[in-house]
Amino acid sequence: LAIERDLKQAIENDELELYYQPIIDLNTQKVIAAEALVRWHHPELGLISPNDFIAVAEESGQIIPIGTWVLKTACRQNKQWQDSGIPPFKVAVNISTKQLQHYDFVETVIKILKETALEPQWLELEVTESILLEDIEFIKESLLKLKEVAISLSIDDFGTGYTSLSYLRQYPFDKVKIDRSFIEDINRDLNGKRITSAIISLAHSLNMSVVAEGIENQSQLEYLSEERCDEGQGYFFSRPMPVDSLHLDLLEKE
Ligand code: G
Ligand code: G
Ligand code: MN
Ligand code: NA
Repeated sequence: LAIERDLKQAIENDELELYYQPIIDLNTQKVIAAEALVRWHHPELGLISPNDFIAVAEESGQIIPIGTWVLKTACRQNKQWQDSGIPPFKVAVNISTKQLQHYDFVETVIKILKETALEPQWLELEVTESILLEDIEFIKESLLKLKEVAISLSIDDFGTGYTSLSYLRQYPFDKVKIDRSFIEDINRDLNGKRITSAIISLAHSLNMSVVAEGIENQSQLEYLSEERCDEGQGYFFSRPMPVDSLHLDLLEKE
Protein backbone atom coordinates (compact mmCIF):
# COMPACT_ATOMS: atom_id res chain seq x y z
CA LEU A 1 0.00 0.00 0.00
CA ALA A 2 1.53 3.29 -1.12
CA ILE A 3 0.06 5.24 1.81
CA GLU A 4 1.48 2.79 4.33
CA ARG A 5 4.92 2.77 2.67
CA ASP A 6 5.13 6.57 2.35
CA LEU A 7 3.86 7.16 5.87
CA LYS A 8 7.05 5.56 7.18
CA GLN A 9 9.03 8.53 5.90
CA ALA A 10 6.49 11.22 6.66
CA ILE A 11 7.96 12.19 10.02
CA GLU A 12 11.62 12.25 9.03
CA ASN A 13 10.78 14.08 5.80
CA ASP A 14 8.92 16.67 7.83
CA GLU A 15 5.67 16.11 5.92
CA LEU A 16 3.28 16.21 8.89
CA GLU A 17 1.76 19.45 10.12
CA LEU A 18 -0.68 20.30 12.88
CA TYR A 19 -3.63 22.58 12.25
CA TYR A 20 -5.42 24.04 15.27
CA GLN A 21 -9.09 24.80 15.79
CA PRO A 22 -10.03 27.17 18.63
CA ILE A 23 -12.50 26.04 21.30
CA ILE A 24 -14.49 28.90 22.80
CA ASP A 25 -15.77 29.36 26.34
CA LEU A 26 -19.45 30.16 25.67
CA ASN A 27 -19.71 32.28 28.81
CA THR A 28 -16.70 34.53 28.25
CA GLN A 29 -16.36 34.15 24.44
CA LYS A 30 -12.63 33.62 25.00
CA VAL A 31 -10.48 30.90 23.45
CA ILE A 32 -10.02 28.32 26.17
CA ALA A 33 -8.43 25.58 24.10
CA ALA A 34 -7.22 24.68 20.62
CA GLU A 35 -7.66 21.20 19.15
CA ALA A 36 -4.66 19.90 17.22
CA LEU A 37 -5.61 18.16 13.95
CA VAL A 38 -2.88 16.46 11.95
CA ARG A 39 -2.35 17.00 8.20
CA TRP A 40 -0.01 15.17 5.86
CA HIS A 41 1.65 16.97 2.96
CA HIS A 42 2.33 14.05 0.64
CA PRO A 43 5.08 14.87 -1.92
CA GLU A 44 2.94 13.66 -4.85
CA LEU A 45 -0.61 13.39 -3.59
CA GLY A 46 -0.74 16.77 -1.86
CA LEU A 47 -2.65 17.41 1.37
CA ILE A 48 -4.05 14.22 2.92
CA SER A 49 -6.70 14.27 5.65
CA PRO A 50 -6.29 12.18 8.79
CA ASN A 51 -9.49 10.39 7.76
CA ASP A 52 -7.42 8.88 4.95
CA PHE A 53 -4.33 7.83 6.88
CA ILE A 54 -4.99 7.44 10.63
CA ALA A 55 -6.73 4.08 10.13
CA VAL A 56 -3.80 2.86 8.00
CA ALA A 57 -1.35 4.06 10.64
CA GLU A 58 -3.32 2.24 13.35
CA GLU A 59 -3.29 -0.93 11.30
CA SER A 60 0.46 -0.82 10.63
CA GLY A 61 1.51 0.35 14.10
CA GLN A 62 2.83 3.67 12.77
CA ILE A 63 0.24 5.45 14.88
CA ILE A 64 2.66 5.09 17.81
CA PRO A 65 5.49 7.27 16.39
CA ILE A 66 2.95 9.56 14.66
CA GLY A 67 0.94 9.96 17.87
CA THR A 68 4.10 10.76 19.79
CA TRP A 69 5.09 13.33 17.17
CA VAL A 70 1.63 14.93 17.38
CA LEU A 71 1.76 15.12 21.18
CA LYS A 72 5.26 16.56 21.27
CA THR A 73 4.55 19.11 18.53
CA ALA A 74 1.29 20.25 20.15
CA CYS A 75 2.83 20.60 23.63
CA ARG A 76 5.86 22.45 22.28
CA GLN A 77 3.59 24.76 20.29
CA ASN A 78 1.39 25.52 23.28
CA LYS A 79 4.45 26.35 25.38
CA GLN A 80 5.58 28.74 22.62
CA TRP A 81 2.19 30.45 22.56
CA GLN A 82 2.36 30.88 26.33
CA ASP A 83 5.90 32.24 26.17
CA SER A 84 4.81 34.75 23.52
CA GLY A 85 2.50 36.37 26.08
CA ILE A 86 -0.89 35.27 24.71
CA PRO A 87 -3.33 34.42 27.55
CA PRO A 88 -2.82 30.68 28.17
CA PHE A 89 -5.24 28.03 26.88
CA LYS A 90 -5.21 24.25 26.65
CA VAL A 91 -4.10 22.25 23.68
CA ALA A 92 -6.37 19.28 22.94
CA VAL A 93 -4.85 16.22 21.26
CA ASN A 94 -6.75 13.28 19.71
CA ILE A 95 -5.52 9.92 20.98
CA SER A 96 -6.23 6.69 19.14
CA THR A 97 -7.13 3.39 20.78
CA LYS A 98 -3.81 1.83 19.78
CA GLN A 99 -1.92 4.56 21.62
CA LEU A 100 -3.92 4.14 24.81
CA GLN A 101 -3.43 0.38 24.68
CA HIS A 102 0.33 0.77 24.32
CA TYR A 103 2.17 -0.19 27.52
CA ASP A 104 4.27 2.95 27.41
CA PHE A 105 1.60 5.59 26.76
CA VAL A 106 1.38 7.28 30.17
CA GLU A 107 5.16 7.47 30.52
CA THR A 108 5.45 8.91 27.01
CA VAL A 109 2.97 11.69 27.78
CA ILE A 110 4.67 12.59 31.06
CA LYS A 111 8.09 12.60 29.39
CA ILE A 112 6.84 14.91 26.63
CA LEU A 113 5.45 17.37 29.18
CA LYS A 114 8.84 17.45 30.91
CA GLU A 115 10.76 17.86 27.66
CA THR A 116 8.56 20.67 26.41
CA ALA A 117 8.17 22.28 29.87
CA LEU A 118 4.39 22.52 29.38
CA GLU A 119 2.46 22.28 32.64
CA PRO A 120 0.02 19.31 32.58
CA GLN A 121 -3.01 21.51 33.21
CA TRP A 122 -2.59 22.92 29.67
CA LEU A 123 -2.89 19.53 27.98
CA GLU A 124 -6.19 17.85 27.20
CA LEU A 125 -6.47 14.36 25.72
CA GLU A 126 -9.48 13.42 23.56
CA VAL A 127 -10.47 9.80 23.32
CA THR A 128 -13.47 8.37 21.48
CA GLU A 129 -16.07 6.29 23.25
CA SER A 130 -15.21 3.13 21.33
CA ILE A 131 -11.82 3.01 23.04
CA LEU A 132 -13.46 2.24 26.33
CA LEU A 133 -14.85 -1.11 25.30
CA GLU A 134 -11.44 -2.81 25.04
CA ASP A 135 -8.81 -3.53 27.71
CA ILE A 136 -11.09 -1.86 30.23
CA GLU A 137 -8.94 -2.30 33.35
CA PHE A 138 -5.65 -1.30 31.72
CA ILE A 139 -7.16 1.79 30.09
CA LYS A 140 -8.97 2.83 33.25
CA GLU A 141 -5.70 2.64 35.14
CA SER A 142 -3.85 4.65 32.49
CA LEU A 143 -6.52 7.35 32.47
CA LEU A 144 -6.41 7.57 36.26
CA LYS A 145 -2.64 8.08 36.19
CA LEU A 146 -2.99 10.86 33.61
CA LYS A 147 -5.72 12.43 35.70
CA GLU A 148 -3.51 12.28 38.80
CA VAL A 149 -0.89 14.43 37.14
CA ALA A 150 -3.62 16.99 36.28
CA ILE A 151 -4.01 16.33 32.56
CA SER A 152 -7.60 16.89 31.34
CA LEU A 153 -9.54 14.07 29.71
CA SER A 154 -12.40 14.39 27.22
CA ILE A 155 -14.70 11.92 25.51
CA ASP A 156 -14.78 12.78 21.82
CA ASP A 157 -17.65 12.22 19.35
CA PHE A 158 -20.04 11.54 22.21
CA GLY A 159 -23.31 9.94 21.22
CA THR A 160 -22.02 8.03 18.21
CA GLY A 161 -20.81 4.97 20.11
CA TYR A 162 -22.55 2.40 22.17
CA THR A 163 -21.80 3.56 25.67
CA SER A 164 -24.00 5.50 28.06
CA LEU A 165 -22.84 8.42 30.12
CA SER A 166 -23.38 6.54 33.36
CA TYR A 167 -21.06 3.80 32.11
CA LEU A 168 -18.51 6.44 31.16
CA ARG A 169 -18.66 7.75 34.70
CA GLN A 170 -16.46 4.81 35.71
CA TYR A 171 -13.69 6.65 33.91
CA PRO A 172 -12.20 9.91 35.18
CA PHE A 173 -13.39 12.22 32.39
CA ASP A 174 -13.66 15.97 32.82
CA LYS A 175 -15.53 16.71 29.66
CA VAL A 176 -17.92 15.42 27.04
CA LYS A 177 -17.67 16.55 23.42
CA ILE A 178 -21.11 16.26 21.78
CA ASP A 179 -20.70 14.87 18.29
CA ARG A 180 -21.42 17.36 15.55
CA SER A 181 -24.21 15.21 14.05
CA PHE A 182 -26.39 16.21 17.02
CA ILE A 183 -25.48 19.89 16.70
CA GLU A 184 -26.42 19.70 13.02
CA ASP A 185 -29.86 18.41 14.06
CA ILE A 186 -30.55 21.31 16.45
CA ASN A 187 -32.05 23.44 13.67
CA ARG A 188 -33.61 20.49 11.93
CA ASP A 189 -36.09 19.02 14.37
CA LEU A 190 -37.25 18.98 17.93
CA ASN A 191 -35.50 15.68 18.63
CA GLY A 192 -32.14 17.22 17.73
CA LYS A 193 -32.74 19.86 20.39
CA ARG A 194 -33.96 17.34 22.95
CA ILE A 195 -31.02 14.97 22.54
CA THR A 196 -28.52 17.79 22.82
CA SER A 197 -30.19 19.15 25.95
CA ALA A 198 -30.34 15.69 27.49
CA ILE A 199 -26.61 15.14 26.96
CA ILE A 200 -25.82 18.54 28.48
CA SER A 201 -27.90 18.02 31.60
CA LEU A 202 -26.75 14.46 32.15
CA ALA A 203 -23.09 15.47 31.78
CA HIS A 204 -23.60 18.35 34.20
CA SER A 205 -25.32 16.13 36.73
CA LEU A 206 -22.23 13.90 36.59
CA ASN A 207 -19.98 16.93 37.11
CA MET A 208 -18.58 16.93 33.62
CA SER A 209 -18.42 19.98 31.38
CA VAL A 210 -19.70 19.93 27.82
CA VAL A 211 -18.28 21.01 24.46
CA ALA A 212 -20.48 21.25 21.38
CA GLU A 213 -18.65 20.34 18.19
CA GLY A 214 -19.46 21.53 14.68
CA ILE A 215 -21.26 24.79 15.51
CA GLU A 216 -21.89 26.38 12.11
CA ASN A 217 -24.43 29.12 12.76
CA GLN A 218 -25.82 31.66 15.21
CA SER A 219 -29.04 29.81 15.99
CA GLN A 220 -27.19 26.66 17.06
CA LEU A 221 -24.98 28.81 19.26
CA GLU A 222 -27.97 30.58 20.82
CA TYR A 223 -29.69 27.30 21.62
CA LEU A 224 -26.52 25.84 23.15
CA SER A 225 -25.97 28.95 25.28
CA GLU A 226 -29.55 28.82 26.55
CA GLU A 227 -29.02 25.19 27.47
CA ARG A 228 -25.88 26.11 29.43
CA CYS A 229 -23.42 24.29 27.19
CA ASP A 230 -19.94 25.26 28.46
CA GLU A 231 -17.81 25.36 25.35
CA GLY A 232 -18.15 25.39 21.59
CA GLN A 233 -16.14 24.66 18.50
CA GLY A 234 -16.90 24.83 14.80
CA TYR A 235 -16.75 26.73 11.53
CA PHE A 236 -18.98 29.48 12.98
CA PHE A 237 -16.01 30.49 15.15
CA SER A 238 -13.14 29.24 13.05
CA ARG A 239 -11.93 26.42 10.83
CA PRO A 240 -8.86 24.44 11.82
CA MET A 241 -5.87 26.53 10.71
CA PRO A 242 -2.08 26.53 10.53
CA VAL A 243 -0.08 27.83 13.50
CA ASP A 244 0.70 31.26 12.09
CA SER A 245 -2.92 32.05 11.19
CA LEU A 246 -4.16 31.06 14.63
CA HIS A 247 -1.43 33.10 16.27
CA LEU A 248 -2.45 36.23 14.33
CA ASP A 249 -6.09 35.56 15.13
CA LEU A 250 -5.33 35.33 18.85
CA LEU A 251 -3.30 38.54 18.82
CA GLU A 252 -6.18 40.37 17.10
CA LYS A 253 -8.65 39.19 19.71
CA GLU A 254 -6.65 40.65 22.57
O1 G B 1 -9.91 17.90 10.47
P1 G B 1 -10.39 16.66 10.53
O2 G B 1 -10.51 16.34 9.12
O3 G B 1 -9.18 17.17 10.98
O4 G B 1 -10.07 15.28 11.27
C1 G B 1 -10.62 14.07 10.81
C2 G B 1 -10.55 13.01 11.88
O5 G B 1 -9.19 12.71 12.18
C3 G B 1 -11.20 13.38 13.20
O6 G B 1 -11.96 12.27 13.64
C4 G B 1 -10.05 13.62 14.12
O7 G B 1 -10.36 13.28 15.45
C5 G B 1 -8.97 12.71 13.55
N1 G B 1 -7.64 13.22 13.87
C6 G B 1 -7.12 14.41 13.54
N2 G B 1 -5.87 14.55 14.02
C7 G B 1 -5.59 13.41 14.69
C8 G B 1 -4.46 12.95 15.44
O8 G B 1 -3.46 13.63 15.60
N3 G B 1 -4.55 11.70 15.98
C9 G B 1 -5.65 10.91 15.83
N4 G B 1 -5.63 9.70 16.40
N5 G B 1 -6.74 11.33 15.16
C10 G B 1 -6.73 12.55 14.60
O1 G C 1 -13.51 13.39 15.54
P1 G C 1 -13.15 14.80 15.87
O2 G C 1 -14.21 15.48 16.63
O3 G C 1 -11.79 14.97 16.48
O4 G C 1 -13.10 15.53 14.46
C1 G C 1 -13.02 16.87 14.26
C2 G C 1 -13.40 17.02 12.81
O5 G C 1 -14.47 17.94 12.67
C3 G C 1 -12.28 17.53 11.95
O6 G C 1 -12.37 16.89 10.73
C4 G C 1 -12.64 19.00 11.79
O7 G C 1 -12.05 19.57 10.65
C5 G C 1 -14.15 18.91 11.66
N1 G C 1 -14.90 20.12 12.00
C6 G C 1 -14.60 21.07 12.90
N2 G C 1 -15.55 22.03 12.96
C7 G C 1 -16.49 21.68 12.06
C8 G C 1 -17.74 22.28 11.64
O8 G C 1 -18.18 23.30 12.12
N3 G C 1 -18.43 21.62 10.67
C9 G C 1 -17.99 20.46 10.11
N4 G C 1 -18.74 19.91 9.15
N5 G C 1 -16.84 19.88 10.49
C10 G C 1 -16.09 20.46 11.44
MN1 MN D 1 -11.47 15.53 18.45
NA1 NA E 1 -15.66 14.70 17.57
